[in-house]
Amino acid sequence: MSHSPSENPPPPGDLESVMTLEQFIIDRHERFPQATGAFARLLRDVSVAAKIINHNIRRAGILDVLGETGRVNVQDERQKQLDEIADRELERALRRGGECCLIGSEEQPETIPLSPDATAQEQFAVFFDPLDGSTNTDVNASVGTIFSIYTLPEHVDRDDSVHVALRPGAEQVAAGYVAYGSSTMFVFTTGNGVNGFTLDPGIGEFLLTHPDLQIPAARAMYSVNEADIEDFSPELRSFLRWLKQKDPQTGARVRARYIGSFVSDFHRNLLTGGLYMYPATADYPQGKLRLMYEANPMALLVEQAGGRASDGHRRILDLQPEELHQRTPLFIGSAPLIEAAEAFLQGRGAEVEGRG
Ligand code: P6P
Repeated sequence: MSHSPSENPPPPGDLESVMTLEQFIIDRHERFPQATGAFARLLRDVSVAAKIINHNIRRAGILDVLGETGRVNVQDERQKQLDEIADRELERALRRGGECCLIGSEEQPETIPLSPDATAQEQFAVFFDPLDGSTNTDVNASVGTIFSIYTLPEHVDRDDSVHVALRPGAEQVAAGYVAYGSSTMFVFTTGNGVNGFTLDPGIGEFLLTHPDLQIPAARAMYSVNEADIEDFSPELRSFLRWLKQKDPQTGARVRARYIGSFVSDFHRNLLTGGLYMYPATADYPQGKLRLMYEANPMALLVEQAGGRASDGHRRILDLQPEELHQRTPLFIGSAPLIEAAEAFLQGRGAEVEGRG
């Protein structure tokens, strides 16, 4: 006697109804009807790099790739071996794929022009932080990869491509991150919502597990390095005091979570509600996070998930980049909390205090 599928749902873990990342991109690539699947192939290339990076991270101690390279990168930060591996694998995957004509990496001083396939119908530029939070690798804590994708006008003068590419984050055509945590997740947007995929190492595929993510408007978690509190403005300290008050109705209190990896803090806050802040400090008077390949991609994601991202005064996605590695103060997460932070930082905290 045959049963309809609904009467016999597949057992847990059965992969009958899974959606792979590749199938999802093909199904949803209506965003690029003019492309001949070029964007789908570009995202595939990024996901291949993510799998290779994940493979190295998960076995770093065994492969003896923990620790530093002995070199300092353009950020004047001591480079980890895994920083170099992640940077190399992303560049290799994008070169192999032939869809990308320009890359900009946290680990490279300048942008790198690539030679896309002559038949390429779209000219894509990809900016990335290959391994965010890499100081965590030696202590087995979470890290991530962040990427930002722009299209470029056809036949861009290669000498001018970097200036053509340095555009406000609102012009990104896609953005995403890979979170190498207790599981490995690939989360991205093409401007049509945010979707999360979990890597099944057994079959080497990213499978759709978190469709249509929306950030809760909850004051659940906040992420900031309060060791810098002496550097914070009186307005920011007032905001933090407000943030830590018990909820007058529920008595609930916000929790502090700061992992040392923006991707990991961002991903958790995306699921629970809350905000991440890296304001201007004495060591980082412009803020620490980089606009092109950290703040912008995450700002596109959080807005697509119903949240907000600000430098304290302006929308991150509206900022006009001037150079590849420029930094920005960053307040990103649930919309009501970012609006409250802006009110305090702009001297309008009394408006928020009154609302509790
Ligand atoms: P601090 C990692 O270097 C990073 O850019 C973010 O991922 C992280 O949140 C932050 O810096 C940590 O910086 O100054 O608090 O150690």
